[in-house]
Amino acid sequence: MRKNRSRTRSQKAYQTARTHFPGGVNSPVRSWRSVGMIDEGPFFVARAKGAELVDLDGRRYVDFVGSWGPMILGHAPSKVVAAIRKQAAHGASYGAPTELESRLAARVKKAMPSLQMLRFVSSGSEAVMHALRVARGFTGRDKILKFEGCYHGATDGVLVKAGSGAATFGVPDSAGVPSAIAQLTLTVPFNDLAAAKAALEANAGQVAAVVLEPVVGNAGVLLPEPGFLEGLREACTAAGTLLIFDEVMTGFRLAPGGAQQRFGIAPDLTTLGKILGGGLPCAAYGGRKEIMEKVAPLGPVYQAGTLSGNPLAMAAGLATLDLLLKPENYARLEAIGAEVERILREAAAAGGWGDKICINRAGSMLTVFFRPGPVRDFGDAGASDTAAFGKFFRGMLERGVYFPPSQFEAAFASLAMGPKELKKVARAARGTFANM
Ligand code: KE4
Repeated sequence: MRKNRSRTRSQKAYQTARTHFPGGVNSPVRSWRSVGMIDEGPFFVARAKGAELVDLDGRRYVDFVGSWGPMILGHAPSKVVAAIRKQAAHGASYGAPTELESRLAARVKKAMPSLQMLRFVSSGSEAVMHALRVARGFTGRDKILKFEGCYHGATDGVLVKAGSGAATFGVPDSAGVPSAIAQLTLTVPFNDLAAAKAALEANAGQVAAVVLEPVVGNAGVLLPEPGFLEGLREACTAAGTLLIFDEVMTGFRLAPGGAQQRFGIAPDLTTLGKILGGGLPCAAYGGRKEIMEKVAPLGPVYQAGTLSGNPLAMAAGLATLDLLLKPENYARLEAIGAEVERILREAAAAGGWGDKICINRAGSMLTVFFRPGPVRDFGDAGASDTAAFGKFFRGMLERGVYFPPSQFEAAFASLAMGPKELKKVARAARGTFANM
């Protein structure tokens, strides 16, 4: 194990940040509160390149957070940096159309043909918020159905039994959301097709959309069981309810065409983000043309955004997708994901944890649940030993591997992870499980 270098510079930065921001962070999961580091606080990042993140105290980490998904190529790929630099010299944002938007839209549509028409926005939360409004405007219905543990961003209608940070801090139903709004959001367990169908029947003619993460990342990784997604597709069609795939995390991650390509399902609307902008603020929602033509200025559903489609994010997204969307990259992402899973299973078994964990993985996104499997839904995930997960997180961190600081998040492998990085992960995992 490395000498225990001081973390004074990060801790000093944390004290300062706490005078500015709630919890010293600009997004709750970055606070590392849920992994027992409330006093010590999180590291503050100095720089990153490829698979490596370096903190203010010079400690280096193999990065399995990757900005929570966007950095699938690794950090600062030279062609993406060059594209951002080039565009920056011509202006960051005009609030007027550019051809860059159409070029990126064409890449998205080629990868995901179900998006016949789309709209760029600046965050995944925005994308989901607007997609739900369009679904309500198109169907004339008010209710939505989501799944427990799925996280669709921090907007009122979906902060109901939500995952990710909401689950991490035990506030799946956030304060400040009026009950009148929360009541319009129905929830059932993920993978429970019968419960979803029953909810649609019990609210016949009232449900505008079913929205889900087709592979959940925000409860930790949950995989759709055979027939679940297909069953939802059929049930939504029969009920006149729109099926919305929230692919903010899975889009361009699980396949060039995301989960909808991997599972062969065409949703009515899709939301995208994260990888789409290559680390810059860029997201999108889109789908069937007849639905999207409801959006202003064409139709009556209003949606707008100052920085929507801004040229800097478009340039970063184009460069990212141009590098990423090659079949060989997805074979490599699958191989890297499988190798990381093998490494973790082997280390856990050697450390006496083999039958105390369950690893769920889809391609290059995975979660180590600290409970025996199977983990099929949020109820299963929620029964994990989060104290043990905290020990795992800290043990890996001390050995130079940065996993997501919550049991209810996905870890992401990147194409920048090679034999050197995987050797470091194997050494860290063996040391961690042996000392838990
Ligand atoms: P943003 O508003 O954070 O860009 O996207 C919200 C969102 C929507 N849908 C899905 C499936 C998502 O995973 C997210 C955001 N994911 C979290 C990580 N689990 C973002 C990290 C954070 O909250 O800081």
